[in-house]
Amino acid sequence: MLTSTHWGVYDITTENGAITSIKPFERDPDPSPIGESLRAITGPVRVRHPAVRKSYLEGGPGSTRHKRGAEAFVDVSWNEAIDLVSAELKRVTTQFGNSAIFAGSYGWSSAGRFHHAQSQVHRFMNCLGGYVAHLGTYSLGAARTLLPRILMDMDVMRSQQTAWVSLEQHCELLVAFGGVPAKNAQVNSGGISQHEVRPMLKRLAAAGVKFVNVSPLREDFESAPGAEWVAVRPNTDTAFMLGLAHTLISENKHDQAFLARYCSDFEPLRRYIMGEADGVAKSAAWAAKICDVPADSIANLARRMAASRTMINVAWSLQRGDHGEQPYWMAIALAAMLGQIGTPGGGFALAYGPVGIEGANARPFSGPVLPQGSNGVRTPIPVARITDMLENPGGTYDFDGAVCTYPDIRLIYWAGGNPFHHHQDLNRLVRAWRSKPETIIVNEQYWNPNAKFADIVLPATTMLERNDIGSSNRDRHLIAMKRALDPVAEARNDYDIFSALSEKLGVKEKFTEGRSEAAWLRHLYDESAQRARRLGIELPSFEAFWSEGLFEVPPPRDPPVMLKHYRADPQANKLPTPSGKIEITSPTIASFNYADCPGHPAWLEPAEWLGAPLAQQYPLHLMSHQPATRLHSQYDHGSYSIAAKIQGREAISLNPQDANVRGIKAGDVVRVYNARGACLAGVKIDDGVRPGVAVLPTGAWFDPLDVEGVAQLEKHGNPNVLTLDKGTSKLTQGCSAHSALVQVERYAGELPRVTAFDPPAFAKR
Ligand SMILES: Nc1nc2c(c(=O)[nH]1)N[C@H]1C(S)=C(S)[C@@H](COP(=O)(O)OP(=O)(O)OC[C@H]3O[C@@H](n4cnc5c(=O)[nH]c(N)nc54)[C@H](O)[C@@H]3O)O[C@H]1N2
Ligand SMILES: Nc1nc2c(c(=O)[nH]1)N[C@H]1C(S)=C(S)[C@@H](COP(=O)(O)OP(=O)(O)OC[C@H]3O[C@@H](n4cnc5c(=O)[nH]c(N)nc54)[C@H](O)[C@@H]3O)O[C@H]1N2
Ligand SMILES: [Mo]
Repeated sequence: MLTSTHWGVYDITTENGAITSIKPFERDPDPSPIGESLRAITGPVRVRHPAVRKSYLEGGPGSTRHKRGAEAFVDVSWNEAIDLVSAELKRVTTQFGNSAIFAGSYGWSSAGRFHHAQSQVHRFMNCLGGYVAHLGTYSLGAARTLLPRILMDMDVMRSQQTAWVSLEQHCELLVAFGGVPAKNAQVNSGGISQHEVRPMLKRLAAAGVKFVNVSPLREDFESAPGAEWVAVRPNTDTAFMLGLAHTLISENKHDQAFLARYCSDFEPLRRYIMGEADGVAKSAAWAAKICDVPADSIANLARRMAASRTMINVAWSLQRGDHGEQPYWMAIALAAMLGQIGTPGGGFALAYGPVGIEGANARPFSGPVLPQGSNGVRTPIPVARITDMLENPGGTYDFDGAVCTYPDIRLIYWAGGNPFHHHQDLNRLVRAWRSKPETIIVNEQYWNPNAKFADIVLPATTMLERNDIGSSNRDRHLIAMKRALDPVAEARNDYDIFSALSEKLGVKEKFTEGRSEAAWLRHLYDESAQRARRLGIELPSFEAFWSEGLFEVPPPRDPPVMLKHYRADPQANKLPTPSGKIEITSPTIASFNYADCPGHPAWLEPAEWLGAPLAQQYPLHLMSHQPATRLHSQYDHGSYSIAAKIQGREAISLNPQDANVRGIKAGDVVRVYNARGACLAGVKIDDGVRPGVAVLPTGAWFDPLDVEGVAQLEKHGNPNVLTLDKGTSKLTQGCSAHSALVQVERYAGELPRVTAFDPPAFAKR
């Protein structure tokens, strides 16, 4: 039976309620080993019954909030749970209105288009009149708001990303900021049936493409044969790019005709780069001091870029740091200066690597989509401002030219995301969680911190326990995901949970439209068939698709080349910006008068980086990048993730130099700390990590040593107890996860036991 996950398609066999084999999809040239971890689906960490935090059950909404995450649960029946949740939703909407409910519920959920938990909870809440939603993503917080102002919508841009096959034929030099990490290309939101990035990089190398990895980590581009490594200081890429730009202008290597015809308005940036605006020339020598890279390497790279068909790649990570708008804006400006935007194999990509689909030779077609309805509440928050929102009801903040007001939240409903994975400064989030909302409800599959910190936990099924359709924009297959297991214990589909709640609340017809799971799958498939037809794709009947088990989407006639049509005729194919051109200067952004995001790209020091005074005290830049062995926090309890832990804790990678001066050896456990928090991690020594950088991937389940309700040491290696919870700028309010300084010391004390994968204590009422 095929199933689709965000990291690949697998053929699963089961017997008597147990998984007997997990085979990668036969059409996948480079399958991900994360699939092995699906065996955890039937394991002991599942939420087996509806459960309510003990003193919440006894005292009702708002009682003993400070005990969240540190108290026993009581198992209850589904009837009691549905009564409790529906009554509480009714109380809050009646007393405070729907704007008192936060159900933004950010998170990747599982693959499968109908049982997509985030869509299900949004649809349900919309049937009740709406909820406070989130805007944007953690992934692309800065880019999603910035790009429409200077270029075009991020998703429209991504769907025309130049294909690898075009690079194979035309590209000579691929300069990648943050590399093209193979660990990340395992994954794609919604699914990925064929992993092509590593095989394609080999083909590019065979075709003679040269690779440059501008990154604090060598591994980021190690799957590109022969890649050169420029070990830049984290968060200084904008300065690096300015140094490249200064060299181009000084040597008259910038394409002035391209800039004049396709861009508006280069002159203010030129003056800034040359120092005519502020007296500081942004030369290669100037950049060298900031980036800690020799000035020659910067200047020589600029010359090579001008002399070659060059593709500039910028990992999403660069915009997930303080002032993350700047590297993206500057990379576009730099590509414009090279004049190769719209040519096959040249220009820029945002980005190859973060997810495996980028660079696919495919047409934009996204398969079935569950309609979410319309939201009656119009006060969404930028996704990463959740703690700010909880701390400041009624408070104001700047966002994309507007002044917005935070709602007053009484109830939180989460399904398909894990804030104790994704949010920064978790100790601060815990304080807000334990003081503000009166009720927190989650649908969860596992007893992870998201469940443990809730008041009411409703057990949800996994993809193996339900029928669904797997598909993702630009992926080459639609997958018939057939149920392979009965629901584990009392788990229910999110759809069935919300159907039961909507019945109690009098909106069942609106939520279900009278459809069963089977009827929904057919309906959503038929709707997508109509959309496919408009793109010239003919889907088979639902019966034929379901019995065949998959459908292969035919590739386009010509591989995509980004902005090809704009290059061919900029008048007929104007960009959706005020000038119709690439906005190297944005009068709109300038008019907002934000000191943290001026009207053209600029070097702005991040709040925390190795050049900051704080680096005296916390001398290591923390890189909390995406984990190689799982998807975020998903399947951290799976065998593949667990096998990579050191003394049961997440591995932190240090340069030998940084380890030696601290007397730290491979395999040690260290305490990683700053003023916001501390965690334990197991040590890996790696000379592919730039000195001054500590790499601790995200996703270890938050496991605080709880002393009288005050979270102290995190035992398992979750980097978000250390990260900075600050908007990237007033323009976009993206998350700044990649800007954090820490110190590391050998942990000499007795090691506390990791309890991340223990279910909570259970009590009788
Ligand atoms: N420090 C730092 N922090 C980061 C980042 C970083 O680079 N550094 N990256 C950020 C980014 S880009 C992202 S996208 C976020 C990711 O953050 P999330 O998307 O929130 O992380 P996941 O672990 O995927 O959370 C999904 C949750 O949904 C649950 N789930 C899965 N399927 C279902 C289902 O069918 N039903 C229900 N009810 N639940 C389900 C899982 O058990 C899990 O708890 O993290 C962000 N956080
Ligand atoms: N296996 C796996 N793959 C994933 C995910 C996962 O959880 N697991 N999550 C997916 C998600 S949600 C997203 S949004 C994407 C994210 O994709 P990215 O945001 O690109 O991913 P990261 O792993 O955070 O960063 C990529 C690399 O950039 C480098 N880097 C970080 N900061 C800087 C910097 O300031 N300058 C330079 N030059 N380099 C820097 C780091 O060395 C890091 O390894 O990944 C996706 N892919
Ligand atoms: Mo993401």
